Amino acid sequence: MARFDLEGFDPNAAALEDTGIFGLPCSAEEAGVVLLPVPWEVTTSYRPGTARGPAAILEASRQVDLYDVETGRPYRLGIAMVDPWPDVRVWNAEGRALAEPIIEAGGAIEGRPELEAALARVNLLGERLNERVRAETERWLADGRLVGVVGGDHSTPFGAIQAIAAAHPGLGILHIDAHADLREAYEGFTWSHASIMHNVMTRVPDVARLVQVGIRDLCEAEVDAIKGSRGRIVTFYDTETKTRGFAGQGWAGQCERMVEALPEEVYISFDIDGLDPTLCPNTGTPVPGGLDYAQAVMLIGTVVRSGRRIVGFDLNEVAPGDDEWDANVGARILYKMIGWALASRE
Ligand SMILES: [Mn+2]
Repeated sequence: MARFDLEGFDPNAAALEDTGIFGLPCSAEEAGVVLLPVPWEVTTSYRPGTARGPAAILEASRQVDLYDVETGRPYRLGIAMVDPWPDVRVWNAEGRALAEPIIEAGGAIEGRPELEAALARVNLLGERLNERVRAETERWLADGRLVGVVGGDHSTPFGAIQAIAAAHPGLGILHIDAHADLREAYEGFTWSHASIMHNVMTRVPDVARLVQVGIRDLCEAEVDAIKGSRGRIVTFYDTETKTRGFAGQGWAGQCERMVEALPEEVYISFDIDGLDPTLCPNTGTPVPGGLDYAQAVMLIGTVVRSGRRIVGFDLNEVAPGDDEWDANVGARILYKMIGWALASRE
């Protein structure tokens, strides 16, 4: 692997237009950190836009200052976002068109053979996407890179979680989200954004534990899934953490409790809607409440300060609006996850 050459690169200068993510003149071949963009939103049910997330984050990332007060110089190993794979764009467009009438029908499609055929096709396209993301993740992992997925909706990292869990059996997922994402085939879609953690927990046995933070919107079946998991799923509901906070319990101690529930190796799955919606006003399914930016950053840092290792991550459901705000926040969360993940490898 060619190494990113810092010679001649000025980390204090403004980013140039034609540079890569975070303004780095770094190719994927040279990068220690490889980001896989997945512009995909086939099953988003409320408000579209997250397929434009990776491009918006790439653009907004150029204004993130490269020095990080907590983690130092995350850029020094090189960070690159590969180009989106062309067929994923094609599959997304086809799948989205097929999914729309199914979403309109709320998934109630029995006796409508046309829609049943469309659903089967959408599920097949989801499998193809998962296979692609898994194969690409495996390829970069085998080369010693840290891999992160940038969605797209929350269904996008499934293949990456498969690959990273296979390389790190027994890992835990720290899942920051407004939603539990434990629905089985939401609206009939096997690979729904609302089903990612159901699919992970039922299909990826190498994941030992799921620790959820920020959760404030879920259905009864999801509560039953959490209760029936015998501790494999640990959920820190947003109202509970807020109530403890109002009663005087500090966030640092709460972060320690959350992190204690995780094994030694940790994958972070970060749905931007886990944050307060003022930080992600254009995301697909915003919910009042959630973490503020500093709380999220502290939680990520606590994972590493506890001695645990971050072995992979994703950021999803970032949707650009009329300005750069959502993507600006997303780019900064991304840089923090990269910084702490690299710090945990040292
Ligand atoms: Mn989610």
